[in-house]
Amino acid sequence: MGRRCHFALITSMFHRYQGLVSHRDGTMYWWIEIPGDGGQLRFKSNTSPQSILLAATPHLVKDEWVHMAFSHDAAAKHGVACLNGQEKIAGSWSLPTGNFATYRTGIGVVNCADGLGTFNGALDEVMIFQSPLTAAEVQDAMDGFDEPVATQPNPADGKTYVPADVTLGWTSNGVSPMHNVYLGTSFDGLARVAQGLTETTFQPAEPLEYGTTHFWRIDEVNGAPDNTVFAGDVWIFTTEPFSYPIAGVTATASSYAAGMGPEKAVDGSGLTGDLHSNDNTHMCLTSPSGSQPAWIQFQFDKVYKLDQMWVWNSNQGVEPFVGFGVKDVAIEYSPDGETWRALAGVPEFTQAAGTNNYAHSTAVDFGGVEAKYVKLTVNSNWGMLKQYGLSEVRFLYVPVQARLPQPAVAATGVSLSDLDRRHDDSGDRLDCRVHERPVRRADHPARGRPVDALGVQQRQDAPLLPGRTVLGHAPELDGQRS
Ligand SMILES: [Ca+2]
Repeated sequence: MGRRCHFALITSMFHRYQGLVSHRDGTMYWWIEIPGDGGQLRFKSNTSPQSILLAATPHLVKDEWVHMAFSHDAAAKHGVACLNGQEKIAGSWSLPTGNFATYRTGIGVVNCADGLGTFNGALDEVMIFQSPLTAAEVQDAMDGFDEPVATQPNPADGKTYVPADVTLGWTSNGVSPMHNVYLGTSFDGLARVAQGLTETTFQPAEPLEYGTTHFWRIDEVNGAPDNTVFAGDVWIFTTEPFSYPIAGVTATASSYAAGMGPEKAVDGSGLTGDLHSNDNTHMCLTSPSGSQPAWIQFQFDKVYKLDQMWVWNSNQGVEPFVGFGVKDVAIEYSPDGETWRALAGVPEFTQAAGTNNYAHSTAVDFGGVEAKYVKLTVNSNWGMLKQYGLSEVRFLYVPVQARLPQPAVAATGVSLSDLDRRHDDSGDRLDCRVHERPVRRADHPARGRPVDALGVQQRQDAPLLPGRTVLGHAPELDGQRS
């Protein structure tokens, strides 16, 4: 069902009267109808003073959707009838005098008391506003109508590097007293994680998964009697990664072949979107005449709490035949270059295929040890020659101090802009967010929001003036009598 209102599809013109909306229980108060000869619009009251606003020229076509609006200014005793947003007739029109507050409002009928004047066709949506609309407001209503949903998500929609222990926040629609929270890791995988909240914040019981895009939604919930739920937009944010790459790593080696120094393993050479080339000049390789065992040592600008080391092994085109790639290696680490400890559980380094666009094929887990220096001593490679190569290594560290201050301050040494740039450069999965999201208009005036939902056809309601705002929808109604 669309968000447009007042749309009607008339499937038959052969009935004497067809009611669109009425406030009449036997005694006539006011109603909107299509009179007997069809194609006309009529806004009418029959109790003194009788008032009829009739667009006499046939305007309606069978089986064609139209938008109809009737507006009444009680103070000016003036009525306007619009068809598809265009004024068709305007003139004097008054509500009858008396008390009609107990009368029911009907949709798709002229008389709620006996069902007289059933509408033959379909009504997409019916709205009654509490004040007379201008022509511009009628056209605005035709274009669509905002539901009173939650807004201003925090974290902002699309935000990245959100702390895993985030507290979600939003702005209520100003009407609904309760809020339900839905959260998940896919657009279609939302699960309700909180219900009936009266506050506009929520912190998940457990920290969220690191480096993951999360989807969430707030439903605004009315209390009794209508208990209407206004399902909100789906928003997204991405949590910070568990660990971050260390920048500015320097390297030294036991030896190196010409043009293939150890710096080639830490300078990003040959990497495009985390995929390495098979160009020799983008890799390091020890000299055939160098001392043995071969080693390569890495140094950081300070001590880090190490999470992982990613390895792009030697990846020359001849690798499958020559096997320069490191295979068995011992790793030691040190916080000061003097006290060294051996890293346990070092895996065998996987051999590369020697082809372009090579993703790192080995990850060494450091388990959070603190180090400023890491040394690899090579025990064997994937071939027979005493030369050992690497394409690239990347060290990932776990932040141990506040790193996402709000507002950001330079003193932390980690700027958001740096993080964002690195994030973009890596082209990793966090930027791959493609999904459909409902689009809402945010500029619609708050006036005339529907706060009360009708059922299908008839219910008791307050009179139009001083009116309440009601929103209703009638499915196709079969004409059973004329
Ligand atoms: Ca490289």
